[in-house]
This record gives sequence, C-alpha cells and structure tokens, in this order.
Amino acid sequence: MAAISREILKRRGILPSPVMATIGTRSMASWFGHVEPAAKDPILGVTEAFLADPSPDKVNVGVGAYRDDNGKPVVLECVREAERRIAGNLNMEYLPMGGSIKMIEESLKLAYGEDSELIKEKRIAAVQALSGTGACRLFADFQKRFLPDTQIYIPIPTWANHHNIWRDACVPQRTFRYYHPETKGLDFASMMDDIKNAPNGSFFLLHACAHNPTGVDPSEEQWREISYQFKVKNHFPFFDMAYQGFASGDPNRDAKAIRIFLEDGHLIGCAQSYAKNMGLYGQRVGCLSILCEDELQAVAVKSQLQQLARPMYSNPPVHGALVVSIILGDPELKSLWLKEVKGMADRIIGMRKALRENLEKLGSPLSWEHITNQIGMFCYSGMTPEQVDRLTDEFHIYMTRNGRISMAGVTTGNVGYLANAIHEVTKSS
Ligand code: KET
Repeated sequence: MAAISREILKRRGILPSPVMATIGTRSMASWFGHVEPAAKDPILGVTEAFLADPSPDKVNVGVGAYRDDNGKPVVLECVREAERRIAGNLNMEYLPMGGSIKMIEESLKLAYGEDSELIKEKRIAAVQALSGTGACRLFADFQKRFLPDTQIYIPIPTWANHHNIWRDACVPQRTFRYYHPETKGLDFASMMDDIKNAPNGSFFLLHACAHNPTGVDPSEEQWREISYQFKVKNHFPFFDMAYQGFASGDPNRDAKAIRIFLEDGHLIGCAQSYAKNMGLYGQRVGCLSILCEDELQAVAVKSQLQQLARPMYSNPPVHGALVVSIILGDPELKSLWLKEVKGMADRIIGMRKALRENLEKLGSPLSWEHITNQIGMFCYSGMTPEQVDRLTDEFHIYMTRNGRISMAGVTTGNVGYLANAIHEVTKSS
C-alpha cells in the first residue's frame, strides 16, 4: 500500500505526506522514503571520485582550483599577510546584511575601474555575496522578485551550475549559441543572431572573461559589436566574472568587456568572486553589483538585495571579507596580489604550451592548437564523454565528462603522463 501510493504521488510530482511503513512489529512514519538520491554534480562529483581512488598515479584536472607546480593548493602570500594582520586584532562580529562596506568599495573599483564616475555618483547597488555562486543566485532571486516576467538567456555551453541557479530561483531559461565545436572557437555569427532574435529587453548571462568551460572569449571588437546590439535590443547584460585576472594575468584587462558595456551606457549586473583570483575558494567571498539609473534607485535596489539575504543567511561571512579589504586597501599588498595573480595565470599559460607540445611530440594526428588559443583556467579539449571515461578508468585521470581540462591542475610533473593518456584515447578518432 505504502509503495503504491508513493509511486502515484511521485508520478504526479506531489511530495507525499508521511507514509506509514511497517518495520518488524513497529509502525512508523516514513517521512523521507520518497527521496531519491540526487544526481552527482558534474564538477564537484569528479573531486569525490578522485578522492576515492587509491591509485598513486591519479591526476585531478576536474574542478577549477589552482594548484602549484607540485600539485598542491596555494595560499597566496598577500593572503597570509592579511591573515597575520587580522589575527588577534580584529573582532568577528556580524557584518551588516549587505556585508563589508570596505570590501564592496574595493570590489567595485576592480570591476568598474579605479576612477569610475559611476562609483562617485553612487549609482551602483552592491552587496557582499557568498562568492560567485551566491552573487549569481542573489541576482536570480532579485530578478524573479522584481522582474517576474523576464527570462534569462544562458550561453551553450556554460558552467553547469548556472542552469541550477536560475532553475532554483524559478526564472525561465533560454539559451544562446556561443561555441563552435568544429573550429573550437566562438560561434560569433550564431551568437549575434540569437541576440538579435531574442525579444527586446531580454536578460543575458555573459561570462566577463575566461569563459567556462570553453576558454573562448569574444575579442574586444566583438564585445563592442555585442554591446552595440544589446543597445539596439535594450537587453540587460549580467556578467559573471569568476576569473578576473586569470585570463590575461591583469584584472584590469580582464574587465574590458564590462568597461565596453559601461562606455556604451548600459545598466549592468555583475557577480564577482575571489575564489580563484585570490585563492579564497572556501572563504566564500564575492560581490553582487547592479548599476542603476541614479543614487535613489541604487539605495532602493541595495535595500531589496539585503532583504533577500536576511532570511537566507542573514549576513555574509566576515573573514574572507577582511582578507579582501586588507589586500585591496593596502597599495603594497595589492601590488603583491597583482604579481601573484599574474604568476598563476602565467603558470597556466606555460602548462598549455607544455601539454600541446607533448601531444605533438607523441605524433598525435589531431590538431591541439586550441589548447594554446583558449584562455583562462580551462581547456575545452574536444574529447568525448567516452574518451574521458577511458582516461579515468585506464589512467586514473579525473575530469568533467564534457572534455574540460582544468589547466590549473596540470604540472610539470604530470603533463607528460596526461599527454600520453590523451594521445592513447584520441589517436584513433
Ligand atoms: N561562475 C563561474 C563561471 C564559475 O566557473 C564558477 C566556479 C563560479 C561562478 C563560482 O565560483 P565560487 O566558488 O562560487 O566563487 N567554477 C568552478 C568550481 C565550481 O564548479 O564550483 C569550476 O567550474 O570548476
């Protein structure tokens, strides 16, 4: 009886009220009997599988987390120094609902430009967010609450979690074309068509730089054309900027797409994350900003963002915000940070060259030019899910099934092994 009603309810998509189940002589309510295990996360699930593998040869190029050339996680020197300054000196009281004012100020300078008039005019509503994910989610919730009839256009492909974020915020999703599998580059013409064909006033999710997973970004000229077309269509651009500094090694240059849109007078939204560029992954520190028409509007929007945060997590965590504001607020620490970001970006660029060279030396019949053409943390290799499965099963190499290689996990020590394995699974394709 319990099994039948559970089945029916499941088919109708209704959650069952407690179902009576009999265990031995006891009768008890089964509150959670209908809960099926969730599908594994396509990115974080890879780390779980990697950790469970006892092989000494194993390599993790799944999650986008930077490693040094010994394959070890990195804490930046500027972060260590900021932590020394925090320890024993600063209190850990609640931050305001919108987070650290200082951290927000510094974040806006990074995204909108050191001397931005928009900052001076106080036109930007901004709150500290739970890293990039939290910033996207807060924006999606804001969109649902205040623009309930809008949809979000998401590039294909994109970071898998974008789909989850806007789904859970109950914002309908549409897609736009972005990547060309044959050229392994940007499908600019199709992207422009989709932008033109979307209803006027649509919301678009754009990766500000270092597109994940493809490593393919529009050129400056193409961004200008995109911005122009957004103007014509009155679309709203929401920039996810999770990799500022990781594309070129220079955070200012990596903000170019945003600056082009600002020059053209758009209102924009922007999610910033310090996970990658400051290595603050687990600290969950980021910023959501929305550029408004004037200060009055910005005050209202910020108050509503805070209102969204309050019942969810009340206020954001303090430690990462202190680290970020100390680093960005101190000219010496800031220049150390800039040097360290550049160092990370350069090591990745070096590994791109090494991986490509190794594959070419092995006599691979395929072209691997895209490894060095793509930028940011990832190489979208073009390998099929079956080839990736073989890499994992036969070589203990862990990566997402879409063929994405996190170049941040490639080292001088493992690049030869990785190239050899890739060659083995692709040479007959
Ligand atoms: N946006 C993009 C495009 C992105 O790749 C990530 C993380 C985030 C936002 C969120 O990062 P956060 O840690 O919330 O600031 N991407 C890597 C990690 C993950 O999947 O969570 C990844 O793609 O491996």
